[in-house]
Amino acid sequence: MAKTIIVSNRLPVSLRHKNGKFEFKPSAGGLATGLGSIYKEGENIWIGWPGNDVEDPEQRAEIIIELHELKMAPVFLTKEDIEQFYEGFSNETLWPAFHYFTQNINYDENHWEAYVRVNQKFCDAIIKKASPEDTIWVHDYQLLLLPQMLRERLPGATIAFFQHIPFPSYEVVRMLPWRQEILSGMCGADLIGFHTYDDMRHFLSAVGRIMGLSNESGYIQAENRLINVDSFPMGIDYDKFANSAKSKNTQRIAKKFLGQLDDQKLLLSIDRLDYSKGIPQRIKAFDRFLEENPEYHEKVSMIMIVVPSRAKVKSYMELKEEIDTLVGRINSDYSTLNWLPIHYFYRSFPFEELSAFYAMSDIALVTPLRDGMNLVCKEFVASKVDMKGTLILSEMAGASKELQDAILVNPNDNKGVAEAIKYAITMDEKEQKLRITSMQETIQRYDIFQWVKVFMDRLDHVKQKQLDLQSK
Ligand code: GDG
Repeated sequence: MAKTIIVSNRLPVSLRHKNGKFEFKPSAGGLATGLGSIYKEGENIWIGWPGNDVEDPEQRAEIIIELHELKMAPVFLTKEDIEQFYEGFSNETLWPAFHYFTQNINYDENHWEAYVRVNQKFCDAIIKKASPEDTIWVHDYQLLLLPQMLRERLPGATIAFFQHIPFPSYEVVRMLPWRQEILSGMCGADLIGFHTYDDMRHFLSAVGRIMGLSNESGYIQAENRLINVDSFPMGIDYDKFANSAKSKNTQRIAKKFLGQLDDQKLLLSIDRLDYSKGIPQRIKAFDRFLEENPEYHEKVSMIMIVVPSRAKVKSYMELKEEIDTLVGRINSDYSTLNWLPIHYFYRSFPFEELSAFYAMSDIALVTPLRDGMNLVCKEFVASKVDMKGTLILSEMAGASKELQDAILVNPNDNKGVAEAIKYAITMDEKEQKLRITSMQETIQRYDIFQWVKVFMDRLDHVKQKQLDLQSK
């Protein structure tokens, strides 16, 4: 019987070394939850890197057996693969290019070769498990070449691809010396999905101009196959966040956290450390708000969580320094014995505490300079079970296309963001409720399970359309 294979760079578990042994820590991320309904069924399986390097063949064999029990199969990466394919080409070339940070792009041929080599490694691992009639769903920018590599080996398979980060304008794509190979790689899929209509449009335009392939309403007629390209905005596990916000445990944690902050308006900022998230710009806008509105001193504070990420890359270390300096300056300029303007945490929190932060904050300040979707803003809205709270959201986040009832801002507009903070703080409860209700309806309807279903239904439809065309 045909099965479905999910493929992503990282498996939904992380391998940790502990006292010479290893253990698996499950990922509670949205994607893992949503796709759980697929890979845990029947013969289905998830293939990816377990997130640590393992050289010892005996340990590898043990890991294969343990992962098999979890319905997963590993692709082992060497230290060199991790440096050149993951930290190199994926995170120093594709990541900046696709987020419009063209000055950060590293053009390194060795990294490109590693990218080809590792995509091939993934292909080989999949071929060992796949049958010609299987469905293979490949995820994200680390594996752009994989759909075409798979197509060459399994011409009849159903292959889908989803990109979680933005797809930039043709003007950026053309800067990459490997643009032709990258687009051809993606076009090995039958269905190619993005978060937004704009990402889809950029992709179609790049395919048209670089590969000379035109499209009709998102359908590309390739040499011998019809390819569909469309937008599928990803959702969250809505009930998980709403139920957690209502739970006694979360309320207890929120009460404990609130402590002396009880009489303050709280702004929440949560991101992985990344230059695409606009963290310094956000802090500067808060600084301006404090400077222009002294009547709010001691009445408003920001909780800022920065989750450590890519800590070995120079530009990330510099960003961390910049944030530390900015926070230090603002706190030393304004704080009093009773008030700290920015509560800054450089670490991640367990889910229950994250949920408490969402539930207890009045305003979420989500202002990335670019973001494929951004799930934090959706999680915040789902957690507002008392219908009080305001979302300030960047126009540059994919989520802004759906969440039109947020206060939308341009993250580069220092004055505009400072004004939005004031507007959010003074918003009456009636307006808060109207906006939250409308956004909750959208997020609840298009949750992660619906996203998976819509995508898979479309894939079936495309395959049927291909068959209809062949039989004509
Ligand atoms: C890509 C795209 C796109 C954050 N801090 C903590 C914590 N988190 C969780 C949040 C949220 C996730 O991390 C971050 O969500 P993003 O949307 O920023 O997504 P990424 O996974 O980084 O990245 C992005 C996404 O893919 C999905 O397609 O939206 O645009 O870049 O779920 O809750 N979780 C816990 N503690 C923390 O401190 N437990």
